[in-house]
Amino acid sequence: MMHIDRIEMRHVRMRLVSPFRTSVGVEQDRDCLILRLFSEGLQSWGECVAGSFPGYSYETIDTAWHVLSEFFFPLLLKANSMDVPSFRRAAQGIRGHPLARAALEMGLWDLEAKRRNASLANLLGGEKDRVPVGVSVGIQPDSSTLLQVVAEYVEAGYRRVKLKIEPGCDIGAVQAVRGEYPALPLQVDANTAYEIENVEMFEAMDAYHLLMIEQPFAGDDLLDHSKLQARIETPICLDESIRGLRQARQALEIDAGRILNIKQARVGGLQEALAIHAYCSGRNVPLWCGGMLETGIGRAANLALASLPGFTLPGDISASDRYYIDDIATPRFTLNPDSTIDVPRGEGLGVTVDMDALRRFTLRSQSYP
Ligand code: OSB
Ligand code: MG
Repeated sequence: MMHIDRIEMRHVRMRLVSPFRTSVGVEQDRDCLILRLFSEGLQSWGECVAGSFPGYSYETIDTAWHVLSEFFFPLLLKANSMDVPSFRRAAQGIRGHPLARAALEMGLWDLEAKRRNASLANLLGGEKDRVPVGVSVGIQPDSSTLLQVVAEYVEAGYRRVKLKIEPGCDIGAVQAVRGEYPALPLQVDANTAYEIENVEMFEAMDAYHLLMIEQPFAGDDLLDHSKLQARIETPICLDESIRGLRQARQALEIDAGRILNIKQARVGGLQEALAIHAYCSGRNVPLWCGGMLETGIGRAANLALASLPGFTLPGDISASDRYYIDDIATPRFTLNPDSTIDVPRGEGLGVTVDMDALRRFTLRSQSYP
């Protein structure tokens, strides 16, 4: 347990190497919040993946800034000592805002690991020293552009490709990529863009040997996912639907999906991610670690989480150069020839924040107190 002396929060904006388009919208500049905790001579970091637009989640940079500064930070700053369990207990009374709370929890995990001179992966119970990864490909203007983009990623060494889809840009995209790569591990992600009325399109997709179909329907629509799963062979993977262990358990009980994408942010923090991991590992439910275009800070946390034994499928954790020309943390993550990325071994998150780069990307900064 440690006393939190001060917290620094920054709104950071970083230009992506290429615009990222999903069924929800397009991102060229990626905004996030970076937290720095100061505690008894140590410093730790957290990343909040809420963006500038409430597309993936209702949370935005500004809602996260508000609930963190007004409600979550005071819990930490007024306590004599803090750690992850005491933060979770204290924050129980605050409803929702998982992305904001997860960022603060990340900072506490980094701090705890540094206090114990351990890596975050070690502290979480990670076993792998490198994790299999793939790449998430945004919606492209046409099939030939898509094939060109996929070819570049395959040449770079990615051995699992995820295509973003939306109505009107789905089966054609899959057909094009499958035609060129008959054996490539391939999956799609709809980010909730469909309705149960679209079941025939998914039945047609069944013929293309996809690893999975991610989140076809609304996040709160487990029932229709289970109706669809009964009609197709391809496993459904849930992302937006899984907000914690309860949704994971209920989704699996009604066969609304057979694979889970775990994002520590979406489930409100690494501790809840561990709980889902424990539940699914005992039931042989395949897991993989999702991504939110994180900077090197959030990516380090994802790699630590993905090093747990239950994360058996390749994660959306690509190399740093797939996202940013300049990152705020070093070392940059690079893809190994076997389509894996090394899990950081240094203390805590295992990355060093480049303060000059961080300042260059900062739009707004505030210290508490
Ligand atoms: O649905 O998995 C998603 C990025 C932003 C929001 C939602 C999603 C994504 C991705 C990108 O697919 C994954 C990555 O970080 O590479
Ligand atoms: Mg997704």
